[in-house]
Amino acid sequence: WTPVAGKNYSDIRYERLDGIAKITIARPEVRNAFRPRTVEELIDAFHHAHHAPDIGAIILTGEGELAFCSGGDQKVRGTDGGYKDEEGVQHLNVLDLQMQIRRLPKPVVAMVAGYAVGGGHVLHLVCDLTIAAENARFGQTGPRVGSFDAGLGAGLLARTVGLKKAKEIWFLCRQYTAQEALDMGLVNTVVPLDRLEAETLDWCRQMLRHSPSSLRLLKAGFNADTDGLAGIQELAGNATALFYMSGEAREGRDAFLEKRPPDFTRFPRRP
Ligand code: 1HA
Repeated sequence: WTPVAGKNYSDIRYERLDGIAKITIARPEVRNAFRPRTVEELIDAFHHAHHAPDIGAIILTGEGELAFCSGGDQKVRGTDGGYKDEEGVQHLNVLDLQMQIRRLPKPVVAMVAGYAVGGGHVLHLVCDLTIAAENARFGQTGPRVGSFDAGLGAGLLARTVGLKKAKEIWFLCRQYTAQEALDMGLVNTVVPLDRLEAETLDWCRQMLRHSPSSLRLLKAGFNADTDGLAGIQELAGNATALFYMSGEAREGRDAFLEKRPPDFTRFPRRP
């Protein structure tokens, strides 16, 4: 892994290997809980990976073997609003981060060792795929610590594991083993801890061999109904981008620039 040039963060690490980016939450002393700064850095790194033309897959993970991420940092959670940054301003853009992961047109793979709980569980949930180590533990904690994510945290979970199971996970705040998570369709595979990164890289490399546009359109399609009109917008944006590459679209642009009426007669109305 090579650190990405010019990207020095305090709470995360951002590295790359061939066409794969790896973003690591690096706060092991708090089980990789995120504070406002962590989320800002994650958004910045994901933005970079999104726009880097030579990155084809992105891994999100946590430092060490004990945790992927334990959610919002309860030590900076204020009493009258939310999570405080170092200036005391209460804001946590983790919902923006969730949507960013869904909207960026490349596969994002959660690589989970140890705990993925609370808002950390929602982060793995919004990733496209999850590779879990045998020691992974999954769960929501909100109702136990006075919080909840009734957005993607609830709705996307229900679409992933079914409504009854999603309500159980949120209402009872139990923890689930990697095998239980696999059985309920919450993760894609479970591997021994010492195989976690190799297996994740295998999955990423396999996707890198495939058509980037196919993966891009599939991701947008999978997310479209859950994200409502914003999901359709994403899918439609991809359709427009593809259309712009066609002669039919170019004729419209050329006619405008050449100050003549467009001639679309040579473009068939396909059945
Ligand atoms: O619900 C939301 C949101 C909803 C809507 C919109 C935005 C949201 C944003 C965030 C969240 C949330 O994430 S709420 C849920 C917050 N997270 C939790 O409730 C998990 C709390 N942690 C635990 O349950 C456990 O620590 C653990 C299962 C992850 C690990 O247990 P373990 O291995 O027994 O270790 P433990 O001793 O508990 O923790 C090790 C150290 O890490 C402790 O530090 P120490 O007190 O000894 O100095 C512990 O306090 C710290 N730590 C662990 N998790 C957190 C944490 N410190 C701050 N925040 C944490 N989340």
